[in-house]
Amino acid sequence: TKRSDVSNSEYAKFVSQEVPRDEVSILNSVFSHLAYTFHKNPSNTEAMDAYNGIAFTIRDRLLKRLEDTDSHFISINAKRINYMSMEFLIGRTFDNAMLALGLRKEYSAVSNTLGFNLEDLIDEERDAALGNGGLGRLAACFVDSMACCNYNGWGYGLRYRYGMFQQQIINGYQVEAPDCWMDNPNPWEFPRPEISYKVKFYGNIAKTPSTSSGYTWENAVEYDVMAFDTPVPAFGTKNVGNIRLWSCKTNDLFDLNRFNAGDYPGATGNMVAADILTYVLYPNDNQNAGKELRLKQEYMFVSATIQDIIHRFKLTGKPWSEFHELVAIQLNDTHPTLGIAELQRILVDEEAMSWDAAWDIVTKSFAFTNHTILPEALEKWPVPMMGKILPRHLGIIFDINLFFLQHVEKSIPSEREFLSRISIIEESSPQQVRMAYLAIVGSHRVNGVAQIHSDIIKATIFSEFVKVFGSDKFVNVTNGVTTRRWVNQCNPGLSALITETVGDESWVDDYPKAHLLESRVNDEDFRKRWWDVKQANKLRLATYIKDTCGITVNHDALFDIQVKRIHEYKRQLMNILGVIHRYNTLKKMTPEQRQDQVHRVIIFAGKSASGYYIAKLIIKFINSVADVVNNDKDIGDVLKVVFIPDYCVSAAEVIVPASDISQHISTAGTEASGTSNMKFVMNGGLILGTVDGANVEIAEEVGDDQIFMFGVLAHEVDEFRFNLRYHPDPLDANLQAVYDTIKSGVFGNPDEFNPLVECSHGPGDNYLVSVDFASYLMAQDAVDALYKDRESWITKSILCGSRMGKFTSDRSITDYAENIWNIEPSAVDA
Ligand code: HBZ
Repeated sequence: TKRSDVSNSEYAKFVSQEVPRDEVSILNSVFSHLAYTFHKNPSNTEAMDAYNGIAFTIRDRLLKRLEDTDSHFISINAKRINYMSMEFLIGRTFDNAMLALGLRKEYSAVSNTLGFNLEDLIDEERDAALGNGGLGRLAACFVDSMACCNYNGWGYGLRYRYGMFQQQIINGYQVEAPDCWMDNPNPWEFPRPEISYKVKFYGNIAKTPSTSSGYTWENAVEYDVMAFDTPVPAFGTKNVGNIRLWSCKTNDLFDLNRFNAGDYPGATGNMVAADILTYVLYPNDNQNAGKELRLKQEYMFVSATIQDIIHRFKLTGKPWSEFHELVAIQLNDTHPTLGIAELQRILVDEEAMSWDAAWDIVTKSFAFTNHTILPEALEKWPVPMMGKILPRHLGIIFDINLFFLQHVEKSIPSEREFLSRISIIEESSPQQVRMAYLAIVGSHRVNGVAQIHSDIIKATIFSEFVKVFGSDKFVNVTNGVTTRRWVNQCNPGLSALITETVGDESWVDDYPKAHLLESRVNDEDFRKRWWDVKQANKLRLATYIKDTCGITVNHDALFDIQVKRIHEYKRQLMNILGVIHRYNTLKKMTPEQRQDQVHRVIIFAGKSASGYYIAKLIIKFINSVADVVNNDKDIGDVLKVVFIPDYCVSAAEVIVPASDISQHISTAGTEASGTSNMKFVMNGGLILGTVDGANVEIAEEVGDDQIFMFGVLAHEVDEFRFNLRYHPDPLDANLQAVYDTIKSGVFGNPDEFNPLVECSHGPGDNYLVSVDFASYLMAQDAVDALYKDRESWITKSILCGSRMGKFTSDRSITDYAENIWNIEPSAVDA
C-alpha cells in the first residue's frame, strides 16, 4: 500500500544515516538514555547509572550494525555458520565494544563530563560467565573472529540465569555462591519474544500411517522457548556477530484454574518447572554429570536451535537439497549432538522426507569438534533415561546405529567384536548412548583442537572410525584466541608499542603483523619500554592481589602464574609440591644466600567442580602452604604464594598481561590444546610446559629453545603408568623430602592432605606427578637462571611475543571456513 511505501522509504533514509560519532552527540544520547531509559539526571547519577546510560548508547550502535549485517547476508543468500555451544564464556562487553567501535577516547571524555573515570565504570559490569573454562571461552573467541573476519556466523547457546558459580575462599576451602548476574539490567541482550519455539519432552511414540515416517510423538509435555540476541562487536568492520541464547518462557504456564481455586503456589508450579531448565550452568568441566536435567537442557537447546535454523532456511525459499549449501552446523563438543537426531526427526516426521534424503542433508550440514580424550568426560546417556525423556529421538538413534552398522558390515567384513566397539549403543547394563560416536557418524568432518590432539584422537579413541570413514574425515584445527580482547583490550601498554612498531592498528585484526616487533629486539629504547610495560602490568596485578587477597607482593619479583580449572590432569598439585621444595631449599640457606635467589610470586587461580573432592582438596592445600610461606619471617619477599579467588574472564584480563612465566604442565596427551598458553605468550610472558596440546605448536613457532619444556612424552605415558603400578622406581629424594615436610604437620593436619600424597606417587599417581617431578624442578631452575640474566630474558620475551601470529582465532576460523564449512567472507560495506 501507499502508506507502507512511504514509511519504508522514510525508514530506508533513517537507517542509512550514520550514527554521529562526535563527543557532543554521544553525550546527548547518553543524557537521553539516562533521562528516558533510567529516569536519572546528572546530579543523581551513580556509577552504575552512568555505566548503564553509556552502555545503552553503545547498544544502539550495535543493534544498528546487527540489523545491517543481517540484511546484508540475507540479501546475498549467504551460507551461515551455526556454532552450537552449551557455553559462551563472554566476560564483559563494555570495553570490548568501545574499542571495536573505535570510540573509546570519546566515551572516556563523556564519562569525565559525567564525573566518572571510565576505568571505574568498566568495573561496574558483571561478567557474563556462561561457561566453565576453555571450551566456553573458545566459543566466545570464535564468534568474535567470525564477525571480525566478515563471516556470516552466529553462536547458539543457553541463557542461564545463574552462570558459573562465584568462588569464595573460606578458611582455605572453596565455597560456591550463586552467580546472580541478571540482577542488574543487561544492556547487551535483546529479548526476542516473537522468536519462540515449542520444545517437547516425555510422552510416547505411536505408529500412525498418517505421517510419512509412520511415527508420531504423542502426549508430550510442551515448553515455550524464546530467543535473546547478544550482538558481538567486531573490530575494523561494520559487520556484527550474534549469539542467540534460549530461555524458557514461563508466562503461558500460569495455571489460572489453580489460581482461581486459591492454590497460589500450585498456580506457578509449571512456571518453576520450566524456568529450572535454564536456571543453571553445570559447573563440571571434563567430567560428565549424567543428570536428567542436563539432558533436558541439551535437548531444549538443540531443539530450539534446529527449529530456528530451519525457519530461517525456509525464508530463503530454496529447496531442501540446497540446505547444506546455506547452513553449516558446528557442534562444540558432544553437548549439542542431539541436534543430529532432531534434524533427522523433523525431516522425516514433519517434512515428509525419506530417511536417506534426510540423512544426506544431516551429514552434509553437521561437523563435530572434540575437546578431550579423558574417559570421564566422554558423554554417555543411559538408554532408559533417554527413552523416557526423548522417546522418538532414542528410536531414531537406534535406526541411525542400525544403518551405520549394516553399512560397516557390508563395506568392511568385520567380526562382531569390531561392530560392538564402534556401535553408538554401548552394550552395558543399562545400555548407553555414546554421544561422540553419534556425532562422528552424523557429521562430515571431525576435528581436534591442536595437532597433537587431533593425531591422538585418530590413533586412540576414534581409531576404529578412521578405518570405517577413512582418514580424510578427521582433520585438525588448532585453537586460537581473539587478539582484540587478549592483547588490545587487556594490555594497552603493549598495544601502544605494537601499534607504534607496525605503524597503525591493523595488527589487531591481522595479528601475524606482530612479527615486526622482532626487528626491534636490539633497540635499547624499545627493550626498556617492553620491560616497563610488563612491570606496570605486574604492578596492576599486585594491586589486584592486595585488594582481593590482602597479600602484599613485590612487583619486582618473578611472577609465576598457573590459572585454569583445577583438575588433576592439569597438575596444580605438582606446582604446589614444587613450591614446597623451593621453600625447603630456601629454609636451609643463610639469609644472605636467600636474598641472592630469584624472588618469586607464585600465583594460582581457578575453580573446581563442586563435587570434585581431590580438586577441592588441592585448593585447600595451596592455601595452607601459602599461609605458612607468606608468614615465615625467614622467607619474607623471596617467596610468596597467592591463590586469587573467583577466577573469571575479567580477572584473567588483569592476570594474563602480568606473567613473567606461566605454567601449562598437564600430563602429556591429556590437555587437548589449552588456550591461555597462547594468551600469555602474546602478552610477552614465557611459558613452562609439557609436550602437550598447543604448547607443541607454540614451541614450533617461537623456537624450541625459547620456552621451558620438560616431562615425559605422550606416547610414553601408558608405560610409565604401568611401571608405577607393577615396577615402581624408588621415590625421588626431593619429592620424599616434600612429603616429609607435609607429614611433619607444618601445613596443618597431615591426614587431611594424605590423599594428595597418595595420588602423586606410586600406583595412585595416574597423572605421573612423581615421574615428571625431577625434570619439572630442573626446568624451574632454568627459569631462575634465565631471569637473573635480564637482557636474555627480555630478548626471549620479545621474540616469543612477536612470533605468535598463528594463534589468533581469526586463523582458526579461516581454517574452519576453508576446510570444514566451505564458506566465504563478505563485508557489509562491500
Ligand atoms: O577445551 C577444554 C580443553 O580442556 C582445553 O584443552 C581446550 O583448549 C579447550 C578449548 O578447545 N575443554 C573444556 O574447557 N571443557 C569444558 O569446559 C567442559 C564443559 C562441560 C562438559 C565437559 C567439558 O560437560
